[in-house]
Order: sequence, then C-alpha cells, then structure tokens
Amino acid sequence: SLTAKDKDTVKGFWAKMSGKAEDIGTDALSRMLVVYPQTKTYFSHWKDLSPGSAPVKKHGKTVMNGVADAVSKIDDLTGGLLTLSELHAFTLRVDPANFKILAHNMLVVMAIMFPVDFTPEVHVAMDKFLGALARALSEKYR
Ligand code: HNI
Repeated sequence: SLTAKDKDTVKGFWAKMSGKAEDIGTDALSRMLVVYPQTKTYFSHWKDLSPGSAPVKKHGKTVMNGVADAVSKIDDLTGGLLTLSELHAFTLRVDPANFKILAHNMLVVMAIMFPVDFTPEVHVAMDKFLGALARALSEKYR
C-alpha cells in the first residue's frame, strides 16, 4: 500500500504534470484504444475513436479530472471513489481489468512526457497510486 513517502511523491509529481493532464489523458486513452483494441467496445457510441480525435480528447480530460480528484482523496480512495465505482460497475459495466490497462498506458505516457521527472521513485509511487485507484474503482463490483 501507499506509504506517506509514496503519497508525497505522487502529490509532488502531480503538481509538476497537472498542467499537462489533458494531453496525458488524450495520449493515454489514444494509446489504450490502439494497443488494447478490445477496450473500444465501451466507446462504440463515439463517432471517431482514432488517436487524438475530438471525443478522445474530451474523454481524456474527463478521466484526468477523475485522477485529479483521486489525488485529492489519496488517504481514502475507496470511500472517495465509491460513486465513480458504482457508475463504472452498474451503469457502464466496464470490466475492471481495463482499469489496470488504462493505468499502464498513463504510466507510459507520463514517462514519455516527463523523462527527467519520471524517476524510478516516481514510477513506483505512481504505479502504486494508480493500482490503488484501480482497486478503489473495482470496489463496487464485489
Ligand atoms: Ni471511465 C466515464 C473516470 C477508467 C469507460 N470515467 C467516466 C467519467 C469519469 C471517469 C470521471 C465521467 C463520469 C460521469 O459522467 O459522471 N474512468 C475514470 C477513471 C478511470 C477510468 C479515473 C481510471 C483511471 N473508464 C475507465 C476505463 C474504461 C472506462 C478503463 C473502459 C475501458 N468511463 C468509461 C465510459 C464512460 C466513462 C464508457 C462514459 C463515457 C461517455 O461517453 O459518456
């Protein structure tokens, strides 16, 4: 689980990258849809699922707002994300395995966009945080 130091590292890296959050969200979502095409089924109502399309950009921003909210609730992710978990479980019916897939794509894009700041220490803290976020989003499935 996240140590106090991990939480500080997550908050510090988030402060550095949050200005680029929309770009990170767009690139991570674009990459997920290309590399893991099975994820496209959830977005079949969009007109254009190609990398960087208008709906991909819009949703990239939405998802990163969710991640920003999670950073602010880092001490109680399970409680803080219950409503969002319910939405994904009962309304959107997203297979929770996909949360890990999106988290992986976010890490890849963060590493590309912040090659200097994305140290091994930041990598492990962000991996643990996004893992905890994925678990919190999976909470209402059980
Ligand atoms: Ni997700 C809608 C946050 C992972 C499929 N998603 C949202 C919304 C937020 C959000 C916020 C908007 C909620 C609202 O309208 O009240 N999603 C997140 C976060 C993660 C995540 C923080 C993980 C880091 N979502 C995923 C994954 C999938 C997914 C992995 C499927 C592969 N989400 C959706 C779909 C919608 C959605 C589908 C509705 C989209 C739409 O077109 O309205």
